[in-house]
Amino acid sequence: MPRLQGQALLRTPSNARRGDVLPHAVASDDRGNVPCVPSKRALIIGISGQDGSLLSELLLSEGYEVIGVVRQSTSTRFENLEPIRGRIELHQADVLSEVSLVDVLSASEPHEVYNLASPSFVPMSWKQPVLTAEFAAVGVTALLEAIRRVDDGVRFYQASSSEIFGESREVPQTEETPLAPVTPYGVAKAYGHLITRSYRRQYGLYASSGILYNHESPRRPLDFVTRKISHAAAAISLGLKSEVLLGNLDARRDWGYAGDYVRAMWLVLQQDEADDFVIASGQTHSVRELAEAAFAHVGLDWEEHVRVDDTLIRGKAELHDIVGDSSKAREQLGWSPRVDFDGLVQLLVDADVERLRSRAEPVETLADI
Ligand code: GDR
Repeated sequence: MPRLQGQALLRTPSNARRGDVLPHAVASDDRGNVPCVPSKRALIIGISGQDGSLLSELLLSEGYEVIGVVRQSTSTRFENLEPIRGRIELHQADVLSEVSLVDVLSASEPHEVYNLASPSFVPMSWKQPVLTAEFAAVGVTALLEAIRRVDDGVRFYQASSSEIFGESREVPQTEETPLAPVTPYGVAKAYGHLITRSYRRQYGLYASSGILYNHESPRRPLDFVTRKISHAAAAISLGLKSEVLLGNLDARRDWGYAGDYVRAMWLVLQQDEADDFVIASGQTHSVRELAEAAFAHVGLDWEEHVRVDDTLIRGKAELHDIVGDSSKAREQLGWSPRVDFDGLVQLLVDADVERLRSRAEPVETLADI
């Protein structure tokens, strides 16, 4: 079985500069004696989250050298990065410190930079509106400025979000739909989206945005409704808990599988021209449908186990009619999702059943989730 080389062999020759055309990666044989030179270096800001870790795996499989930026100490145990820990390099930097970004860009000389560093749980942005703006908005400017100073030939990807459309008058949304965010998170992300465009226009930077709709995987934290439901269905089916509290069951979202969406991120940076792309499934489902499908997958009736907790209902901050038209991505990137809604729900529930079985988590730890 061919395998990719470990980190030591993944280093690029010391005289290789960003912009050099390097040979494509070659997989080694079982004895590991074929040298492997990566074709490109990618710097992922916010590598330890769901998207950062999945994108790293994809880029490694494409022969990239992957360098990640984390805010915490690089010796922290990042669970999502465990499978690839020996194959990536981690640096500590902060998007609020342009100096630290200049340092990491100068040291790593990446061809591509993916900015995934941002708070992601939308309700939290009401509790931490300033922090949210600092990271999701101002941090993008710091990064663009750092790129301009170190190497304006770098390709930059900004993680934009469907939250920027907010109370949209256009359904479905495209790249041309006017922004109408309603949450501090959405407003901050709108700034990040617009400043990326602005630097592209003013300085000619290769700066692109992927406007991603909800994308999920077993690496989603339990705060998000997909994992909250899949984890509850799995735990209840194993007799570890008996019910789950949810908010608005009628809320609808355009959900997809994160593995498909990180592939779109990569494709966005492989285009000749920088641009913005909506990445979405184009279909919405309600939270009720999600619960029904997840519980049915483990042979349970959702109505016997789901209770509504009014404190979880978002009220005026709830988004309606958020559904993406990803025709441009489908035509120009050749992208389309491989996992549909049912496949996604099954994948999430199966992963939680497996995880709970293997860890045998005690009942007490599950009661509050
Ligand atoms: P969202 O994701 O806010 O769309 O942002 P989330 O999973 O939190 O909510 C989706 C929908 O489910 C409804 N809902 C609940 N949500 C949570 N979290 N918990 C509940 O108990 C619950 N009950 C009902 C919500 O009201 C909402 O309508 C995600 C994040 O990944 C963002 O970072 C990203 O930018 C957008 O998707 C696109």
